[in-house]
Amino acid sequence: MITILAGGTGSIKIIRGLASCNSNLSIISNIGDNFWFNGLYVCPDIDTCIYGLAGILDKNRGWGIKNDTFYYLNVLKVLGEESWFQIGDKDLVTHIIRTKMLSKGFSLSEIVRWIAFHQYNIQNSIIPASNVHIETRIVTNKGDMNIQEFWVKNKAKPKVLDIYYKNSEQVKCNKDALRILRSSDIIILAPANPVSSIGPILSLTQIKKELIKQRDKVIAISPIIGKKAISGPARKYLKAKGIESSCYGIAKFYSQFISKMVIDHTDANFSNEIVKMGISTFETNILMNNAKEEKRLAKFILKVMNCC
Ligand code: FO1
Repeated sequence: MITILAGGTGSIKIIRGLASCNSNLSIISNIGDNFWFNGLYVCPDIDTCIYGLAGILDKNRGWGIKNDTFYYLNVLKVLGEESWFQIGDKDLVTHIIRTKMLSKGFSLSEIVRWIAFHQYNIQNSIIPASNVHIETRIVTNKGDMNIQEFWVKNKAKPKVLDIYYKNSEQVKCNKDALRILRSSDIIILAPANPVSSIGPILSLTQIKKELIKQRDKVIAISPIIGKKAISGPARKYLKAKGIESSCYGIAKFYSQFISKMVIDHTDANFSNEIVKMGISTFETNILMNNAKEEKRLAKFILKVMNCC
């Protein structure tokens, strides 16, 4: 069994690649970017995973449903209501169903399972890291805001002073996440933002402890090539957390949990320093621009882990 810890946009490519090679794949999803918008509970990373596996993700944007329309949002805009977060008309259905089920007392895991399996026939388990709301908060020179307010509403312009995960210390992780980590042969950290995508999952003490125990089975894929993030605003977040923006910086941040790391072949010069932390490195082209490249990288990882 293979488990991947994942965020959204940066993770879905390798998730698709792995799912195309191995059906026994479970995903533990970030929940730190979940938030309430116009009375609806929105879970962007979970939805990116569902839409990506269902083959309906808008691949250009990396979120939402392809060919979606924004009629309802435009009406909200005309009426002067909040419309800065672009939820499409088809995407809206997911948020309405989820919010309705939450109000009836279903847990987030149950809801995700229902939507993924019954609406989209996805066979993989998608497990929210916790069933309790935790929130990635960005402390900036313009105030303390949730990650969507920072990234989308304020276009990532304010100066980032700190990042924290509200509620995560008190909250228990999803018991299914622990069960799946314990029974996995391989645990993969997706090439996602270590602070905003993987960080909220690691902030859950029980998951962190389990990964430390399972270190031999854990492999990370670098989300950085040279000094640049493959996608998203990694640099600002890494800087605020004092993490060097390079595969070495990421390896150091993950060193308690990982025994192996896949880095880009152009970053081979970092290998010696990473190996000194007890982490074996494997070099290849880590960019995934199409389905063939997603599958190629997935196969590379499975081979490194002696899984195919
Ligand atoms: N990202 C944007 O930059 N602008 C948007 O208006 C936006 C809307 C949106 C709607 C649904 C959804 O699932 C994701 C959406 N995202 C949008 C992506 C999201 O803000 C982030 O990329 C993820 O939270 C990062 O993990």
